[in-house]
Amino acid sequence: MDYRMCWLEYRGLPADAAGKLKDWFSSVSILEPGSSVLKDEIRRFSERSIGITPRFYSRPLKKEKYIMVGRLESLPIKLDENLGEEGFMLRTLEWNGSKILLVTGETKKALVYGIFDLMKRIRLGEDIEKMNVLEKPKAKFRMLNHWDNLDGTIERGYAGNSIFFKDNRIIINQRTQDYARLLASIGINGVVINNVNVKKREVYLIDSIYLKRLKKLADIFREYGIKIYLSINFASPVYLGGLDTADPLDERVARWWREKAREIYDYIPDFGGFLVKADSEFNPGPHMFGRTHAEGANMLARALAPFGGVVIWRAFVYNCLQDWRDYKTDRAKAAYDNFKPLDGQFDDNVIIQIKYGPMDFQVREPVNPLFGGMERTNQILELQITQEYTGQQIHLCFLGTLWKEILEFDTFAKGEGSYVKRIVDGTLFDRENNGFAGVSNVGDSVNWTGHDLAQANLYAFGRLAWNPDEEIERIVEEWIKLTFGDDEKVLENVSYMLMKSHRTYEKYTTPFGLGWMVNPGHHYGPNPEGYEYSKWGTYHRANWEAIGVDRTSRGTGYTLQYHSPWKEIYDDINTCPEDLLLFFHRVRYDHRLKSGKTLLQTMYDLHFEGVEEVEEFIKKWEELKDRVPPDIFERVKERLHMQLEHAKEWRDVINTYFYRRTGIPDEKGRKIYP
Ligand code: GCW
Repeated sequence: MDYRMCWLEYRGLPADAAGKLKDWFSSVSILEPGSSVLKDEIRRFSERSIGITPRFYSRPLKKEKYIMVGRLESLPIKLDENLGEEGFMLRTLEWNGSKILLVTGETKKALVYGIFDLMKRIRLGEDIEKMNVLEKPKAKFRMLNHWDNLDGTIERGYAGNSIFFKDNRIIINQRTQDYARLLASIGINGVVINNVNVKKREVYLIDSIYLKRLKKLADIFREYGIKIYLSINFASPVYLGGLDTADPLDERVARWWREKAREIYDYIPDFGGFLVKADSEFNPGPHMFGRTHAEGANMLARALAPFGGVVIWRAFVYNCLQDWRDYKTDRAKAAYDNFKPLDGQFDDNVIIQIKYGPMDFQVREPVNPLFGGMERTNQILELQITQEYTGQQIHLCFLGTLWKEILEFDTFAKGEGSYVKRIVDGTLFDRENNGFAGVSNVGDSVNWTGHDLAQANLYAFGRLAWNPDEEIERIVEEWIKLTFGDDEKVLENVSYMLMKSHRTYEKYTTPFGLGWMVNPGHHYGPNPEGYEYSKWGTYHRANWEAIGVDRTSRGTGYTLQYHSPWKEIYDDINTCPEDLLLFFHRVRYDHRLKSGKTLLQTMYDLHFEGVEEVEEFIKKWEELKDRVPPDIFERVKERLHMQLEHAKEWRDVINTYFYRRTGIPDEKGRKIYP
C-alpha cells in the first residue's frame, strides 16, 4: 500500500490485551444482510490487532462469549431505546446463557459508527466486559468540503493531488474506500467532492457525462453512511442548458434545475445536494439578475426538495474589488450585512454556511456575528482544516484548540449560554438542518495530509462535529494513542506540541488578530504590506505611530453586529480581549497592555518566543526517535526544521517592519534588522 491508514492502522495490541479479546472476536454474529463493510472492518481489526480471523454468523449463537451486531429491530433481545438515525449502542450483557457484546442502532449506518467506535475503545484500553455506551451525534450535518478540481489540482491543497479527480476524470480505487473508512470512523456523513469555485470543466460535473461515474462513487460512500454533494455554478443553465439567463425567478431557469435534479437523483437516489458559492469572488449568483440570495437559494432548494436534497449556500460574500483608499467599507461587516436582512426568508432545506470569522480563516479572528445574528436560518459553521493561512502543512499548527474556543464562544443571542456549539447543533434556535463543514486537508500524499501530525486536524474536526462538547485534550490523546500506540513519552510530547502549536504559530506570525501579512496569491510566508494596497479589503493601515482598523462604534461600526455584552466589550480598548486587539482597534505602538509592556515590545517579544517554541518542538520530537515509525519520524522532523527556518523569517520580517515603522528598538537589544 502506498499510503498509511492514519488512526486506522490497527497495530498489534500487547499480548495480554489481545489474549483477553480472542474469545470475544472468534465468533461474530451479524444479523444484517449485505453487511460486508461491517465484516471487513471487524476482520481487519481482529487479524491485525488481535491476531485471529473471526468466524461470522448471521444468527444468534450458543457460545460463552461473542459479539452480536444488528439493528435494534433485528435483535432477538428487545431493547427499548430511541437512537435516531445515527445513534448507536455498545453494551455487554448476558442473554440466553451467553455473554454478548452488542453493537446496535436503528440503521445500517449507525452500525458502521458503532463498529468503528468499538474498535476505538478497545484500542484505547476500555474493558470489553463492561461496555455500556450510547452515542448520538449532536449535529446533523458533518461535512467535508474538498476544494478539488477536475484536473487533479486542489485549491489551497498542501498534501499532493486530488484523490477524487485526475485529468478530468473521476478516480475510483481502493483509496476511495479507505477514505470513506477514515471519514466514517470519525462520524463524517457528507462530502462535497469538488471546489466551490466551479469554473471551466467543473461546471459539467452535473452533466450526464459524469453522473454514471459519480453514481459509483456514491455507492462506495453510501456503504459508510456518507452522502455525496457537489458544488455547482449558479449560471449552469446558461453554460449547460443553453438558456440566455440564470435568473432564479425565470421559470425556464427553475425548470432547468428541476429537470437537472431529477436526472441526478435517477443516478444517485440519496444525493446530498448542492454547495453554492454565489456572488462571491467572481462566481455568478442571483445579484447578477437583481435577485437576492434567498431568491437564488430557494429556487435551487425547490428543485431538490422533492428528493430530500439540501442547498448549502455560502455566506462568504464581500466586495473583492475594494479601493484601499476607501475607509468606510469594512470587509468584516459584509457577511452580516448581506445575510442578516434575509433571516427567515430561506426555505427549510437551505443552509447558510458561514466561515468561523468575518474575514477568511486567519490564525485568529473573532467569531462571525452571524452566529447568534440569524435565528430563523439554518447554519453550518465552516472551518478550514487545510492550513491555507496557518502554515500550509509545513508548519505544525493543530487547529482543534482554536475550534474549541470558537465552539465555546457565548454569543449571548438568547442571553448567557448561547454558545456557538449550541447554534451549530441546532438546539439554541431549535433548528434541524445545522452542522459543520471543514475544508479538507487531504490529498494523495502517503500520509493523506502532507504533515503527518496534520492528521490530528482532520481527526479533531470529525470528533468535534460529532460532539462539540468533547474536551480537546481528550481528542488529542485519542488521536495520539490510535496513531502511535500506548507509549507514554509519545503521548506526553506529541500532545504538548499539538496543544501549544496554534499559539506558537500565532506568536511568530500575526498576533493580536492582525492577520493578512502574507504573500499575496499563495499566502505562504511573511509580507507585511502584501495585501495593504490591493482590492481585497484586508488592511491593517500601519503608519509610524499606530496600527489596526478601528472597527468600533466610532469607526466602521463592526462591533455593533454583536449582542451585548460583546458589543461593549469589543468596543472598548480596555476591555477588548488582547488577542483580538488589532482586529477591533487602531492602537498606538506605545499603548500599554495589561502586562504593563507596550504593544510594540510585546510584538517583538512574541516573535522571539514563537521561534523559541518551535526549537522546543524539535527537541520534543527528537526525543521520540525509535518510538514512532521511522518514516513518520523523518518526515515530521524535516517539516519541523522547515518550520523553524520559516518561523525565523516571519520573526525577522515582521519585527523589522515594526522597527522601521517606529524607529523604537527592542528593549532587550536582540537582533532586529535595521
Ligand atoms: O480563503 C479564500 C481562498 C480561496 C477560496 C475562498 C473561498 C475556494 O483564498 O482560495 O476559494 O477563500 O473560501 O471561497
